[in-house]
Formats: sequence, structure tokens, C-alpha cells
Amino acid sequence: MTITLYDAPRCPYCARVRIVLAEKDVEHEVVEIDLRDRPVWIYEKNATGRVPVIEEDGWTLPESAVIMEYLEERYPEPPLLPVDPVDRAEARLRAFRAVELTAPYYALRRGEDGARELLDAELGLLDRILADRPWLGGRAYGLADVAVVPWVLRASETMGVALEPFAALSGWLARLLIRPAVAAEARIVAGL
Ligand SMILES: N[C@@H](CCC(=O)N[C@@H](CS)C(=O)NCC(=O)O)C(=O)O
Repeated sequence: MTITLYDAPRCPYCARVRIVLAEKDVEHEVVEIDLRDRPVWIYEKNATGRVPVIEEDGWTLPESAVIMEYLEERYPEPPLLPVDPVDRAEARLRAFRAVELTAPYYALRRGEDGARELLDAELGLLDRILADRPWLGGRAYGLADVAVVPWVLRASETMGVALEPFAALSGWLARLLIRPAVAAEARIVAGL
């Protein structure tokens, strides 16, 4: 059964799903959606009309965070969540809190006053977390990192947000970029 991903290259939520599919080497088809001129049928697959959506044998699933968890359970190898329940909860918390980064990121894109300061404050928080652990979820790379990196890449590459003041965060990004799944995303961002 092949998975279809309804995708948009510029979409960071789609990037989460692309990374997980690549990490798990899941065979899939991609249907690119033009976000400026969305096909009406996308609303049949997701009532909000948003991407990403995955489809498998006529069953559709939207919401990047839910899709990531589904893929983790459906394709457990290689694991992207730790085994220990406490560590799993920590990793999920970091993924859940990604919204603390995405909110000021979109506010900055909209040109809102104070957004840059809020974005820097959140990058600073991530930097402090990463000063104590190599990956956002703890000892191993996983969904927490995947949940956050699309916005860090876009902020740095397309919005001129300097990461140099955040040494631990910069180190984390450098480690992530060694992974082919994340490097592929960096190439997409470079072309945006
Ligand atoms: N909560 C959704 C957000 C998805 C989302 O906002 N996707 C954007 C593209 S990055 C979209 O489809 N926007 C079209 C719209 O909002 O109408 C998720 O995590 O998948």
C-alpha cells in the first residue's frame, strides 16, 4: 500500500512529514498542491484545505504532528521516539511546544512589531535546552527535532535571522544537516 503525500515545497508543516518519510525510507507518491490556487478536491481530503495530508488506501490523515506520530507507529524503524515513557513525553513536549517558535516566526513574516524579539527569545530558549542535551528530545535525534527544524531553517535562510548568537542551536543545526533527510530540506529552502 503506497502512501500519497499532498505536499507543498514551501510548507514547513509538510517538511516535517517529508523528513519522517525520508528517515524511515517509506515509499510514497507526492502530489504537489499550489497553495495560491488550491484544488477544490483538497477539501475532501482535509476539511481545512491545508497541507500536509497523507492518503493510504482511500484513508486520509491531515495535521503534521498527528501524521508524524502515525508514521512512527506504522513504520517503527528507525525509531524517532525514545523507548522510555518519560523520555517519550519529553520529546513530545518539545514537539508540542514548537508552536512557541512558529507563532513569532509567522508574526515576523507578517511584519508585526516585537515579533523579532519574541522569535529571538524562543531561539534563546531552544539554545539553552540544547546546551544541556544534543537533541531536543534528549539523547537521540527524533520527532522533537523534526518538529522544529523546518522553521529554524526558514528563519535563518529566508528571513535573515542570525543563528550565530545561539551557539548550541547552531551546533544542533549543523548536526542535523549531516542527515540526508534534513539536508534535502535545506536544499528546498535554498530554492524558495
Ligand atoms: N496545523 C496544520 C497546519 C498546516 C498549514 O497551515 N499548512 C499551510 C501551508 S504551510 C496551508 O496549507 N495553508 C493554506 C491555508 O491556510 O489556507 C499542520 O500541522 O499540518
